[in-house]
Amino acid sequence: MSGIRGHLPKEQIEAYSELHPKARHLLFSYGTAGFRTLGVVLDSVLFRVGILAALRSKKLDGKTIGVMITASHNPEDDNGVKLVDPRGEMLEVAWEQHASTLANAPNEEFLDALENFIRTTRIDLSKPARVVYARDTRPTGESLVKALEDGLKAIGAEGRDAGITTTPILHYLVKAINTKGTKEEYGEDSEDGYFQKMSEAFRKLVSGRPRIQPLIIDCANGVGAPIAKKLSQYLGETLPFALYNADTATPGALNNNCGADYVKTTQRPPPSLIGVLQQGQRACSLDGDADRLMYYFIDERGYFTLLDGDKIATLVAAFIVDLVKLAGLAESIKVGVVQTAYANGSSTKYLSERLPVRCVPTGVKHLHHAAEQFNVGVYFEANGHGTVLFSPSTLEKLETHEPSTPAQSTALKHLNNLTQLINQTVGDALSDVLLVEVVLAHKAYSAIEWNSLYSDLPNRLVKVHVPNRNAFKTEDAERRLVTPYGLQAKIDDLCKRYDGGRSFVRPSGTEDVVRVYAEAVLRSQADELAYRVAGMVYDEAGGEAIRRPKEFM
Ligand code: NG1
Ligand code: ZN
Repeated sequence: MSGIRGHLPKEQIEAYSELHPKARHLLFSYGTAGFRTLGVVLDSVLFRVGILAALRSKKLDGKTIGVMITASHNPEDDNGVKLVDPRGEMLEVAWEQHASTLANAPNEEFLDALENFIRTTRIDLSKPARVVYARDTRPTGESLVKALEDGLKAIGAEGRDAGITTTPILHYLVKAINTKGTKEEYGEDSEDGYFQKMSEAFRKLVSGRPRIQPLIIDCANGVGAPIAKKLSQYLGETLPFALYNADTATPGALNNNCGADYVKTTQRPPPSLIGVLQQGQRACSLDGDADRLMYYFIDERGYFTLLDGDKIATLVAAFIVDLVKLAGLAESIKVGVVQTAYANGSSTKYLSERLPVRCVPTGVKHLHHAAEQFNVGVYFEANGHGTVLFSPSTLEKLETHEPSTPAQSTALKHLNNLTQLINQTVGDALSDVLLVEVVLAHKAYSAIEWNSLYSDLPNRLVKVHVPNRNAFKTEDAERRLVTPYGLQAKIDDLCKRYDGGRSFVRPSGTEDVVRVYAEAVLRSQADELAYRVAGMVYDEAGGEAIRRPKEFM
């Protein structure tokens, strides 16, 4: 095996690999959400991901790599798998292609592909390999974990099973394991450590404030349910939870008529909460792996009102900016916000008038990296996935800064507690719940007051099935189409005819569809603009617009 350092247990890999044959007709691709498709066809992928994760660990000198088995907000029958890098971040982009190549090699070519990969990536096989993994509550999860474990055994990696838990907890564990005993120690590397860290920071942040009313949480019938239940025990009376859609046993219940994606895309409350939600009462929905969060309430006219990722970003960013000023650090700590093109135009306007805002392409990795460029980077997708990042130098400044007044000292304490409360590895619905509740408590805001910071422009998101979504190429953070040639000019013309009209088209990174987004000052106009642009996409690419209401047919 020329050019390879260390030993590859070929026979062992071959023997295990026979238990996980790759079907010839299937083609897998590691995209924004990792590998994601029907759970029952993922066996061979999980086996190979086990090997890949071990190799990634070896490449990074034995640092622990995370593997999360979930399909998030997708239907229950779907499943997926994502790798987590040592600092708790998404897998390095260059490895996404390697992951796809290995997943797609037929069994008889797998060893060759593996050796080739090891050689070109210069992996030293004599290094140790450590992998920590977890899954959500999906029924296919259990057997997929076994396939992953076979991959780890085949290559001789050390595996740690974190059980059934949320995606953000797995990210937390990866970072906690890899920073253990270092200056940047992130927390105790256990679920208990995660709950302790967050709940302690929360208690400190709300101490002395009026009692918080119970929060209704729709758990999407997913892993958020048992985890929120545990968190609730740590929080006690400081923040009572009323958990709904917490049924993880009934087949088909996961994400069905509930969860963050349901409320965002339908712009309706989960049917199970109708009659439960009282006017003005705040409630929220998690998604299937608890990394997305949507708040909402019924307003005084009885209308359902969403407080989405943009509203969360606005609330949180404004709060942090105030604290930084109060702490006397406004000159040295700059707060910025990162959004995608899906951010409501009103939120972008509101934020841009107050602090730097960047727009990046869809996908957490883009948001996360852009947020790292700020001293404090707040990033949220409109769909409710987001968090706040404090740069290493900012963390140090917060720890060492000498306040000159009692007011500065209090603000500084709050900021330091926020760095403990917020899961800085990835969007985390439960950590975000606590963050939102802290801000509401400090500002003495109800959901209504929070919502009144700015008014959302009515918007509509539709999907169009096209024969080839790759024909749609974009630029300017996905806000403009480069191809099909001429289509963007037509969209521009159409938008001009609507008051506050904005629309853009991009190929989905997770589904075989093209997405069309539109917003306008009036609801009817936003809908009309969306379906007219969808119609243009359809005409251009020979597609089929779905979710098309009758009036636009
Ligand atoms: P795609 O399918 O590329 O639009 C969707 C979400 C993203 C992100 C990814 C990963 C929308 C419009 N798109 O991506 O924001 O969350 O899934 O799960 O919400
Ligand atoms: Zn999710």
